[in-house]
Amino acid sequence: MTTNVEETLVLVKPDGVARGLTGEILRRIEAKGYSLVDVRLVQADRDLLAEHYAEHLGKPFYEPLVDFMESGPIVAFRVAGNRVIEGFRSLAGTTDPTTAAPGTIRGDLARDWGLNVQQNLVHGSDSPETARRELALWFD
Ligand code: DAT
Ligand code: MG
Repeated sequence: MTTNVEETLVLVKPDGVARGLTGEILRRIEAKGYSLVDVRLVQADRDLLAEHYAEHLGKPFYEPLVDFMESGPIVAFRVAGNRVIEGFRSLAGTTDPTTAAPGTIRGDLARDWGLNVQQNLVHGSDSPETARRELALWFD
């Protein structure tokens, strides 16, 4: 066991907000024992999304992904806890919602709707460096 209190960025993507799943997603985060530190409702613009998804620029799914993320409000959570970065990624499940494990947010609540984009409900930072960068983008 290690002590490694961290903060991570969780986004409830436009599909999650539109489907009224913001509360259910926060319920799972809190039920796991993590703490909500800050929350914002954001209509993201392309500049913010370009910075957020800079690592994916040039990939075939980049444009549909940014269009989707711009399509409606997003709820941003700043969440704290010991090892919360990997812990939330585990709660979220794998990227493809069709095959994400049951019991996870994506596995229980999301699926492939046959659209040109993965509507997988949530984003979670994937490393301490990414979390710092992303929290500054969405909260500062
Ligand atoms: P994650 O959100 O699980 O960290 P990621 O960072 O690799 O996944 O990708 C960011 C988002 O881009 C992901 O949530 C959905 C979309 N995406 C990723 N890979 C994709 C693919 N092969 N086809 C379509 N969309 C994809
Ligand atoms: Mg990612």
